[in-house]
Amino acid sequence: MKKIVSVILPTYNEKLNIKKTVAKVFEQEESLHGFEIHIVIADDVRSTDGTERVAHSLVKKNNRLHFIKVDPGLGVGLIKGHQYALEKLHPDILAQLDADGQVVPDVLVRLVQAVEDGYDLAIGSRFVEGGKNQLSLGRRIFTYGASLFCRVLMGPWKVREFTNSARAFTPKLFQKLNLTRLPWREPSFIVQPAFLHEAILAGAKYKEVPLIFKNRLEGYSKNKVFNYTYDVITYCVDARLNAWGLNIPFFHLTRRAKTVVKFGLVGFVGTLVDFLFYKVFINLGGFPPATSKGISTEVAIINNFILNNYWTFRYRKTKTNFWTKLGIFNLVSLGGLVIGVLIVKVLHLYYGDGFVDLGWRKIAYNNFYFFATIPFVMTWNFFMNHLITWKNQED
Ligand SMILES: Nc1nc2c(ncn2[C@@H]2O[C@H](COP(=O)(O)OP(=O)(O)O)[C@@H](O)[C@H]2O)c(=O)[nH]1
Ligand SMILES: [Mg+2]
Repeated sequence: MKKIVSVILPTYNEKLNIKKTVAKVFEQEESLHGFEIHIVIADDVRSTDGTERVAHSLVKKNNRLHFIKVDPGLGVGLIKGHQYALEKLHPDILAQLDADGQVVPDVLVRLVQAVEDGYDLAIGSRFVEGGKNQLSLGRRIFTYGASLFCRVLMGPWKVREFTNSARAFTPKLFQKLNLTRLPWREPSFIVQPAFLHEAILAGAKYKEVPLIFKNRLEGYSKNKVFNYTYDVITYCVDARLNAWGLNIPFFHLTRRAKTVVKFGLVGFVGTLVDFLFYKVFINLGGFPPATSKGISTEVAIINNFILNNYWTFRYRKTKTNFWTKLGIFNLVSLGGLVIGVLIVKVLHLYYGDGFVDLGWRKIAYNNFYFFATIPFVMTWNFFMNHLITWKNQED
């Protein structure tokens, strides 16, 4: 008797891709000796393009193709798909791939082989030898950055790629996962790194295999990169705190205070932008420091405004237009600037120009004055923008 590998293909408006992907996945059977492939299409209830119709016509012709309708979210599609497979198909290996034709499907052969070799989890990876990432530059930077962030903060460092779905694992591992903790119902793609993290916590022996990831030919990406970034950052911080024994439910808390956290992240990025341009104007532009600071602050203000407008407060219904909001934002930021200057002035008058001697280096007091302003300026900026710039004005 042949062994069974079940392959979950999550779909959300993939009418133009599903037929080809299904055919290509079944083709892999030629290289999977002793295995029979079953496919489960897990289609999002929000698919409105007729994915379901195409899938049904394919299911009729092939009794190894299965179809389920699932609640919104990639995580729901994957987890519900595996649960369906376990219950109905009794597979020896569980696998999952994208349904949009971006993943070159021969990765399935390498994934299954790794599990056959005794690994509990095989991870498709663009960053191991033989792997390729052929996305646009912006997306490549995101993929690399997100995985680097996961490696550094959450670990393990040995894993190169955390953010794609091409994986295979044993039913035993799946049953060991803590699904109450795994945020698989979140709308973002956080299930990708979180699943890997949970698998490792469950003691999985894992291996990365090369994956080639192409650009999309048909349809559109459902990956909301900003929201994904937010979830990756907060999830990894949570994982790090937990690894240190600090059981703070950071990921859940930050979901409640999402607007504040996003505003804080924008502020953080803005500070980096401010500093970067400050140095660029001085070193490359030849401007004096004060002039550079003036320009770099305005660049940071515009940067923060755009990120806040299209991300932090995106959901707010306002009646003011873009330019009015930009004007108000500048005025509010000016208020923050005055507060910052006053705090530095008062601290300077009180403590003067000393140093903290760490033995190996001296840190000037003025560094501490700068950092002391951040919580106050941020609080001012947040509340003024929350109450004025992006005030909800629904009637
Ligand atoms: N069921 C379900 N599938 C999804 C959802 N979001 C994405 N997918 C599927 O997951 C795969 C990867 O999504 P895609 O939008 O291509 O993300 P990208 O490759 O990161 O740009 C595709 O097959 C999508 O159709 C979702 O919310 N629900
Ligand atoms: Mg895709």
